[in-house]
Amino acid sequence: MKVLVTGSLGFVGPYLTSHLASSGDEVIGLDRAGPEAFDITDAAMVSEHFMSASPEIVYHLAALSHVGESWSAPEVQFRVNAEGTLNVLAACASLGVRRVVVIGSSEEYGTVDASTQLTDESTPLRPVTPYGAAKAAAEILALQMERATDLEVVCVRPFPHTGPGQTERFLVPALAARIAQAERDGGTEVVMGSRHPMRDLSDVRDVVRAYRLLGLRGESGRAYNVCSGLSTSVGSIADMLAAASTSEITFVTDPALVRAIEPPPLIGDSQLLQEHTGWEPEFTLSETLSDVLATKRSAAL
Ligand code: A2R
Repeated sequence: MKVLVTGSLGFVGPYLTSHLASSGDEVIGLDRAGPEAFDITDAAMVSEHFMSASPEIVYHLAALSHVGESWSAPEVQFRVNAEGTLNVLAACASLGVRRVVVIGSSEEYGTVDASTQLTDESTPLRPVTPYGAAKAAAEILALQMERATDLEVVCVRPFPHTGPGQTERFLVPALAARIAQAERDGGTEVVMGSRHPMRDLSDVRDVVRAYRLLGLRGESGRAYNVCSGLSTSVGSIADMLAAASTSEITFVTDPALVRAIEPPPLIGDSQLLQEHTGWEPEFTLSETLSDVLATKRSAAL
């Protein structure tokens, strides 16, 4: 099947394109960092690229993906993540693309009731960050388009995910890089922020399998969580990384790395995804963390 991936050169994009290709799909990747000019905020440009590619399914990943950075320019966030998605949807609908898989975020949920143990797809969207609001807007636009046209639309709300290749702006690669540095220097102390926040963390390789399965079997007009359903503290994540280290690592709290306000824990329920697609995660968290640490060791060679 001919498929197109937007945002193909980011962190997740290369994992998805290689998974799709190894599953037998003919894959076209587009990204603003690529050799051809491609910007999802330019409707005509999106349409032109999609027309010449004529894919059957589009996986729409291109976005500004850093939540913290979304505060500094909410209008740019909205232009890329919401309006850019509208341009992708409009091109798909007018060019006869059969289906689009729109990658949103668990940040769309925002504030959930403290009594909620596992957040499922029926939980109201009450985003707190500009990123979450723009992703929620994109999802509403996508589902509106699904109702109003023949385009099949599957929306996805991935919870945090990591793996080799993620930038050090994120928790796991940042900690792994510091541990790898300590191993090289013969040091033992590694700085970190608060140990208390809880995370629902998946492996990017499991996440891209979910995206493909949703492209094939997801029900059009629905949103699906992609998550581990497991709650792990940042302290436990750090301890698992330390356990994979060749050095005796001790963590030291750096107040500069402790966030002033930590959002309440958000742990997802992946039952709908599992029921509709048969998806199961394949990587344990400790495998994922060991793999990230291994790439941080080899990155310095
Ligand atoms: O921001 P850059 O220069 O790293 O490029 C990113 C690209 N991108 C765009 N492509 C076309 N037109 C645009 N206006 C535009 N703005 C950004 O999308 C990058 O190469 C890619 C997104 O990759 P990452 O930032 O590494 O995100 P990641 O972790 O791969 O997440 C994939 C999706 C995103 O929709 C996230 O919001 C969601 O999963 O969590």
